[in-house]
Amino acid sequence: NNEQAAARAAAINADTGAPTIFDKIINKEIPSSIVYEDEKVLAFRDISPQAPVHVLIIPKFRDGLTELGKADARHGEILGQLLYAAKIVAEKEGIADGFRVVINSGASACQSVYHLHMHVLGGRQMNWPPG
Ligand code: IU
Repeated sequence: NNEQAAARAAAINADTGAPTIFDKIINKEIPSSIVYEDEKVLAFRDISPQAPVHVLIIPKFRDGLTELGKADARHGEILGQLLYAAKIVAEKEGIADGFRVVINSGASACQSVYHLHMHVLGGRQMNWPPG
């Protein structure tokens, strides 16, 4: 039933605080298609794109930001930088006239990697409501 499925998803997608594959992407230990990078943030193409443009933007220093739901007042600046980077990425990708920004926070939102990341999606008509 639904409750059992949710419990399974939560167990699989729990925030353990362990390092994630995104650390390896930041450190260039595994390759990624980088779209934008500065001192604080890294933007790279999602390996499983859900739209013609699908870029992930992450803080280079996770600093406890495994998920948006764990954000603290000290994270205000990096959260703003991530959002501004979304606009830079949208411009670079030619979708500044229409794009979507998504953050899945926690298992019930289907977060699967516990290093805060912002999805930037575009290049096609987006639908509402999201699934
Ligand atoms: P989510 O919001 O936690 O569900 O999104 C995680 C995303 O990370 C998802 O879209 C994956 O396709 C993507 N991803 C990736 O781009 N590279 C990887 O090595 C892994 C996941 I693991």
